[in-house]
Amino acid sequence: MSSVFNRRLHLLQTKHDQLLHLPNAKEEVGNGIFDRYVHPVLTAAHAPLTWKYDLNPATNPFLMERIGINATLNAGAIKWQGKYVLVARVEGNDRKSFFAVAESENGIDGFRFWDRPITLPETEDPDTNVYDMRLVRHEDGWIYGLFCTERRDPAASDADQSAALAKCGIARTKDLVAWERLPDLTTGSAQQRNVVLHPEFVNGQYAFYTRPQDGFIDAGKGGGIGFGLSESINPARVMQEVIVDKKQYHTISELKNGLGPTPIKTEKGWLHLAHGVRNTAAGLRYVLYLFMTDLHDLTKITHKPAGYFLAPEGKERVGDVSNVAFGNGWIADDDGRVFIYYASSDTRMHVATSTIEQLLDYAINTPEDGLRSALSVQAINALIDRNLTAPTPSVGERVASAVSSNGVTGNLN
Ligand code: M1P
Repeated sequence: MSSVFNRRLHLLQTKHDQLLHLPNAKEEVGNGIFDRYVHPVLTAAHAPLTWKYDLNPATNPFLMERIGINATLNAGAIKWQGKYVLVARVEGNDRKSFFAVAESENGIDGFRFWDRPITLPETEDPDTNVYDMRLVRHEDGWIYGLFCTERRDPAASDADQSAALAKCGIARTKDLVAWERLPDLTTGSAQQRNVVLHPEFVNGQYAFYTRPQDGFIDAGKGGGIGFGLSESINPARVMQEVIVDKKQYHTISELKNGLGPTPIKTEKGWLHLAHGVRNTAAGLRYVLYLFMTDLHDLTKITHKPAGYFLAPEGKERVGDVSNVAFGNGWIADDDGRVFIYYASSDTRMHVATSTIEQLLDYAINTPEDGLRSALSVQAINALIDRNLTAPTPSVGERVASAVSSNGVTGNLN
């Protein structure tokens, strides 16, 4: 074995091992709604060495990378056999995305990919690219993965090599290893992305959140997050879509929006995480927002705080597609904790932690968007008025209460 090979192998293994054992820690103070963490939870560098290197010195004397991994992003999430599991979108240097499972004992660090990526069966019309899986433990007993399947637009001319058709692909599994591919979802819309399956039957039917769109990038008159029912999952057909949350002028989702993970059921209604997109001189800006729908009428929004819930911050703002926060996976634990997994700038995965109690408080008590500057000022003034009359705790009371509660609310460590 050459000394080059040996030295590089030792360095690569040491670095990879250190990354996998890097402890994560909460960022200080936070906003009281959720806690961010210092390190991303899953990056391209987490990919096993066996995916990238030919580890035989005879055929790879320089220990060159043979297959590059570019990014890990937009992961679906699920609690599985007591572990926090992500099904990440892994993107290779060849720009193709695929899915791979990574698991952690505590949900905030120690994520480790399973030995092999998911082998996803194709339909008769092979996918060029698959991405952004939403995982749903459905009451029919299956775990479903809904994802975007992208193929070249057959109507595009030879000169146009970027026009694509986006559809919702559907696969299901009982063990996250063997996946059964079902036919792609059919809807009345030209294209679909960000489609999510509701975990419960609605009127005995499968319920889908959709995002109808006219073009591949442009949602066009598609208008927002839709909702529709299908009698069957194999094949699934949603022939009527109702827009639940429309895109709207001068909001964080004036260009388009899309649902993130499958909603969480609470006693006060369904909690939804979504992304909103607006255009700027610097390009598109993607942020996450939260809203609630009625327990019995999923098309009725009951609470929708103004603006964003989480926006890319600091280093998160830079990456392959900068200024993007995208979330399609969260885990609600039995003890009320919620792990929100989000990708920054289409490059790496992060976690933010909160609780059902905090998220409901945020959703219910944050003012809604008044859609005019004057109403934003009115909301601030109303808060100031309440603060002027509210009893403020003394310094002594504040110190005593901080000591007894060991810091800010929602401390999960
Ligand atoms: O690049 C940002 C995001 O763009 C798309 O989101 P949307 O469907 O709302 O346009 C998706 O391709 C997503 O994967 C990507 O993160």
